[in-house]
Amino acid sequence: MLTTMNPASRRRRMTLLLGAVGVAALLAAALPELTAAGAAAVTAAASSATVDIDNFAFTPAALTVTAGTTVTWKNEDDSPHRIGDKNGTFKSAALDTDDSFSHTFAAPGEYPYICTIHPYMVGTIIVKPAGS
Ligand SMILES: [Cu+2]
Repeated sequence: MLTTMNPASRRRRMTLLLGAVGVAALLAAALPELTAAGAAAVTAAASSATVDIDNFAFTPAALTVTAGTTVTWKNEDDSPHRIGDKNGTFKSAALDTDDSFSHTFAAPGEYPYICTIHPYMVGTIIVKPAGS
Protein backbone atom coordinates (compact mmCIF):
# COMPACT_ATOMS: atom_id res chain seq x y z
CA MET A 1 0.00 0.00 0.00
CA LEU A 2 1.20 3.47 -0.87
CA THR A 3 0.89 5.89 2.01
CA THR A 4 0.24 9.51 1.20
CA MET A 5 -0.53 10.98 4.58
CA ASN A 6 -0.86 14.75 4.56
CA PRO A 7 1.52 16.62 6.89
CA ALA A 8 -1.24 18.00 9.14
CA SER A 9 -2.65 14.54 9.81
CA ARG A 10 0.82 13.18 10.50
CA ARG A 11 1.54 15.99 12.97
CA ARG A 12 -1.73 15.33 14.79
CA ARG A 13 -0.81 11.65 15.10
CA MET A 14 2.62 12.43 16.51
CA THR A 15 1.06 14.77 19.06
CA LEU A 16 -1.37 12.10 20.18
CA LEU A 17 1.40 9.52 20.39
CA LEU A 18 3.68 11.79 22.40
CA GLY A 19 0.77 12.68 24.67
CA ALA A 20 0.08 9.02 25.39
CA VAL A 21 3.74 8.32 26.09
CA GLY A 22 3.88 11.32 28.42
CA VAL A 23 0.86 10.17 30.41
CA ALA A 24 2.26 6.66 30.68
CA ALA A 25 5.62 7.99 31.87
CA LEU A 26 3.92 10.20 34.46
CA LEU A 27 1.85 7.28 35.74
CA ALA A 28 4.90 5.03 35.90
CA ALA A 29 6.83 7.67 37.84
CA ALA A 30 3.97 8.38 40.24
CA LEU A 31 2.85 4.81 40.85
CA PRO A 32 5.83 2.49 40.39
CA GLU A 33 4.58 -0.27 42.70
CA LEU A 34 1.08 -0.31 41.30
CA THR A 35 2.38 -0.39 37.73
CA ALA A 36 4.84 -3.22 38.42
CA ALA A 37 2.28 -5.34 40.29
CA GLY A 38 -0.35 -4.82 37.60
CA ALA A 39 2.04 -5.78 34.82
CA ALA A 40 3.19 -8.93 36.64
CA ALA A 41 -0.38 -10.05 37.31
CA VAL A 42 -1.41 -9.56 33.69
CA THR A 43 1.59 -11.53 32.43
CA ALA A 44 1.00 -14.44 34.80
CA ALA A 45 -2.72 -14.63 34.09
CA ALA A 46 -2.45 -14.41 30.33
CA SER A 47 0.52 -16.64 29.62
CA SER A 48 0.38 -20.21 28.56
CA ALA A 49 2.11 -22.18 25.84
CA THR A 50 2.02 -25.69 24.47
CA VAL A 51 4.66 -28.15 23.32
CA ASP A 52 3.37 -31.01 21.19
CA ILE A 53 4.99 -34.41 21.47
CA ASP A 54 4.59 -36.16 18.17
CA ASN A 55 6.63 -38.60 16.14
CA PHE A 56 9.23 -38.84 18.94
CA ALA A 57 9.97 -35.11 18.87
CA PHE A 58 9.05 -31.95 20.75
CA THR A 59 7.44 -29.15 18.72
CA PRO A 60 8.65 -26.47 19.04
CA ALA A 61 12.00 -27.89 20.14
CA ALA A 62 12.98 -24.48 21.55
CA LEU A 63 10.23 -22.40 23.11
CA THR A 64 10.72 -18.88 24.48
CA VAL A 65 8.26 -17.63 27.12
CA THR A 66 8.14 -14.93 29.79
CA ALA A 67 8.45 -15.73 33.49
CA GLY A 68 5.14 -16.86 34.94
CA THR A 69 4.13 -18.79 31.83
CA THR A 70 2.61 -22.23 32.20
CA VAL A 71 3.89 -24.64 29.57
CA THR A 72 1.85 -27.73 28.77
CA TRP A 73 3.31 -30.74 26.98
CA LYS A 74 0.77 -32.93 25.20
CA ASN A 75 1.59 -36.43 24.03
CA GLU A 76 0.13 -37.10 20.62
CA ASP A 77 2.22 -40.22 20.04
CA ASP A 78 1.14 -43.81 20.44
CA SER A 79 4.15 -44.37 22.70
CA PRO A 80 4.52 -43.12 26.26
CA HIS A 81 6.91 -40.25 26.97
CA ARG A 82 8.16 -38.76 30.17
CA ILE A 83 9.42 -35.14 30.47
CA GLY A 84 12.41 -34.40 32.64
CA ASP A 85 14.58 -31.29 32.70
CA LYS A 86 18.32 -31.71 33.01
CA ASN A 87 18.56 -29.67 36.24
CA GLY A 88 15.82 -31.56 38.06
CA THR A 89 13.43 -28.60 38.16
CA PHE A 90 10.48 -30.53 36.77
CA LYS A 91 9.55 -34.02 35.66
CA SER A 92 6.36 -35.66 34.57
CA ALA A 93 4.92 -39.08 35.07
CA ALA A 94 4.87 -41.29 31.97
CA LEU A 95 2.43 -39.66 29.57
CA ASP A 96 0.26 -41.98 27.54
CA THR A 97 -1.43 -40.92 24.33
CA ASP A 98 -3.36 -37.66 24.83
CA ASP A 99 -1.98 -37.18 28.35
CA SER A 100 -0.50 -33.81 29.21
CA PHE A 101 1.84 -32.32 31.76
CA SER A 102 2.13 -28.66 32.81
CA HIS A 103 4.82 -26.68 34.56
CA THR A 104 4.83 -22.97 35.45
CA PHE A 105 8.17 -21.26 34.89
CA ALA A 106 8.56 -18.61 37.59
CA ALA A 107 12.31 -17.99 37.23
CA PRO A 108 14.06 -16.73 34.09
CA GLY A 109 16.69 -19.03 32.61
CA GLU A 110 17.23 -21.86 30.16
CA TYR A 111 15.65 -25.20 30.87
CA PRO A 112 16.94 -27.98 28.62
CA TYR A 113 14.88 -31.14 28.95
CA ILE A 114 14.61 -34.61 27.49
CA CYS A 115 12.23 -37.50 27.31
CA THR A 116 13.66 -39.72 30.04
CA ILE A 117 12.37 -42.81 28.21
CA HIS A 118 13.93 -41.72 24.88
CA PRO A 119 16.86 -39.47 25.82
CA TYR A 120 17.53 -38.56 22.19
CA MET A 121 14.32 -36.49 22.34
CA VAL A 122 15.52 -33.05 23.45
CA GLY A 123 13.95 -29.64 23.89
CA THR A 124 14.57 -26.33 25.64
CA ILE A 125 12.35 -23.79 27.37
CA ILE A 126 13.88 -20.31 27.44
CA VAL A 127 12.31 -18.10 30.11
CA LYS A 128 12.76 -14.33 29.78
CA PRO A 129 12.10 -11.93 32.66
CA ALA A 130 8.53 -10.64 32.71
CA GLY A 131 8.19 -7.27 31.03
CA SER A 132 11.22 -7.70 28.77
CU1 LIG B 1 9.79 -40.46 24.78
